[in-house]
Amino acid sequence: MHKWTMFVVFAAAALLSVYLLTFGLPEKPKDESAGLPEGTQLLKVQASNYEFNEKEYHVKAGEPVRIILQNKSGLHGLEIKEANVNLNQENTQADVTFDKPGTYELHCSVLCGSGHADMKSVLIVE
Ligand SMILES: [Cu+2]
Repeated sequence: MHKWTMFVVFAAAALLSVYLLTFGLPEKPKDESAGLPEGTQLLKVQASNYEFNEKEYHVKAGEPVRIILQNKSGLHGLEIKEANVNLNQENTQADVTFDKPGTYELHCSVLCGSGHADMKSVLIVE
């Protein structure tokens, strides 16, 4: 009889944790990779006055990349000329595939202030 009680308690705890894992997720901070199609790489670029959060970004050639621009401070754009990508505050997301490995320049495309010309990073496609 005692064993049976233990089993019920254990099963209830297991069910509760499965429930929390399943339905507790939406309360976590927004995770952009959640809605990502399978096989797509996520390239999140955060812009602030007057720099991007990384000097170098890396993606793989031949696989789709979802580029997301996030403005942390100021209003900035993100342009990668060779890939025809130009993101800004209204248009923050683009899906591209880089077929050729190499180094691509990534720069701000919105006149954002005194440090605008220095807002450059590189994207390395491997
Ligand atoms: Cu700028």
